[in-house]
Amino acid sequence: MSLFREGYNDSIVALATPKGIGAIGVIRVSGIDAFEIVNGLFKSKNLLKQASHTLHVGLFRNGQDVIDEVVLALYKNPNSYTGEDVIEINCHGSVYIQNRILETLLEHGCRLAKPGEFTQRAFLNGKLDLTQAEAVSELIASNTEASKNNALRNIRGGFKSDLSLLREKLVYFSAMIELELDFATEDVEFADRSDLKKVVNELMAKTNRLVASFKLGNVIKNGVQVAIIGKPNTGKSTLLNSFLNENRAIVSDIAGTTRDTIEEVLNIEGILFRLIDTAGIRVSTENSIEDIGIQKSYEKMRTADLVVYLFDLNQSSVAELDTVVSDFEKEGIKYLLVGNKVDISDKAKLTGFDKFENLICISAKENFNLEDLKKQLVKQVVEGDINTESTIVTNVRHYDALNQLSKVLAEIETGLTEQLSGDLLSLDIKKCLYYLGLITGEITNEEQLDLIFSSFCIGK
Ligand SMILES: Nc1nc2c(ncn2[C@@H]2O[C@H](COP(=O)(O)OP(=O)(O)OP(=O)(O)O)[C@@H](O)[C@H]2O)c(=O)[nH]1
Ligand SMILES: [Mg+2]
Repeated sequence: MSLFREGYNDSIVALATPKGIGAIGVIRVSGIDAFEIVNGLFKSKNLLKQASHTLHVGLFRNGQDVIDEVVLALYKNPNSYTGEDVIEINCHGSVYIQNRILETLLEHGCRLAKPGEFTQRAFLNGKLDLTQAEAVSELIASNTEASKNNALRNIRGGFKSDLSLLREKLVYFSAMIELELDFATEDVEFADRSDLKKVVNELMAKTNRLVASFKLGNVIKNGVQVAIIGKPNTGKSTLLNSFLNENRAIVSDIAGTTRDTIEEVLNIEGILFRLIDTAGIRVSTENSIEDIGIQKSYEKMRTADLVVYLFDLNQSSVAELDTVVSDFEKEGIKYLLVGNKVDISDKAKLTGFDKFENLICISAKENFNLEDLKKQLVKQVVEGDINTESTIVTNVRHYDALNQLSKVLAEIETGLTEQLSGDLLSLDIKKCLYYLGLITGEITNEEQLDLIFSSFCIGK
């Protein structure tokens, strides 16, 4: 059932595969007259007489002009991605052929689809809720195992079922309280307040868990910025190179080798770490280019999600680290202390560093303990298991609505303790249902939907 219109009266078309030459190009047509339009251009068979979910080989023509030999996949409504009649045209992947087929379809009554319009139609036809539709776009954008798994779980209704469970319980209490209001003069209580309190507490725990999962969701979706900071010559560039297994950054024993920041991506256990090698920090250098580099190092230090403070075990003192740690803590910067060049350090002199918890000693040059450092990096950003089966919130829109929901639930909880009247409770419960509806798309408007779907690919 459509939320806004009684179905669409037009058919849309788009190239579903990337633009350019490929072995095969897929052009997708969806809408009320998809079968009729394509049937008029495919003379090999009468498509109107074919069963749904079947494939057909034949010539695609515009009048007498044969454009290509194609394979058509037929999906009749409602059993298609959009819920409408859909035909997928598999053609040869020449850009010329793809364009000719698209032009012919436009000439014969199709309209070019807007980004995400196929998925938007699927949503409006009730094939997906909004969380599932948004997960389609996340799945296409996914670039790690973790982001792929999370999007796939949401497409299959993971988040949706979490929310509908919350919703059902609230709807029940809302109905009971409404009933009480109908019998207001008789002072009856259909909604048992202690039961309601239990449900509210349960909902709060679930909502707060979802809100808390956003931190991990962000890590999964956007990766983690790690700035490698330290004095000159401590081995920052060597560490970046060893992590990447290539000579990406220039390494030398001249202090001040790195001037500009260098960013590279490293996948550790399915999380993308954006490693930033920076210019070594030292007090006034009288070298303006190096000074600019140092300035940039400070900027990166403040904007990164995590700072790896790399120091030379043979050159640094406990006092230096004390200062560094207190500065980081003052500024609220998340950090890891990493001592380098353990391969040439005198073990006896290292004992003083014991006092720093989580300090890791490595040799960037000799590749010693780097696996340990990788594990520590993951541990800093992931609490628990990233491959968890439970829902992880990755979408800012969902996060905002869940935060609002959590606030209203807290208000209800206080209201119950203070024996708030039924009509005020009922209002608060309706607010909760509203925020849940915002997430799943039961409460929305066309403008908002257009905004959501405009970030999709054309053809999806
Ligand atoms: N023995 C030993 N030498 C290392 C190690 N890591 C780096 N070095 C050496 O230390 C010197 C400086 O290394 P870089 O990686 O250029 O140091 P950096 O911190 O990037 O220096 P700047 O860019 O000048 O700030 C080079 O000669 C490296 O070969 C290590 O683990 N052990
Ligand atoms: Mg360097």
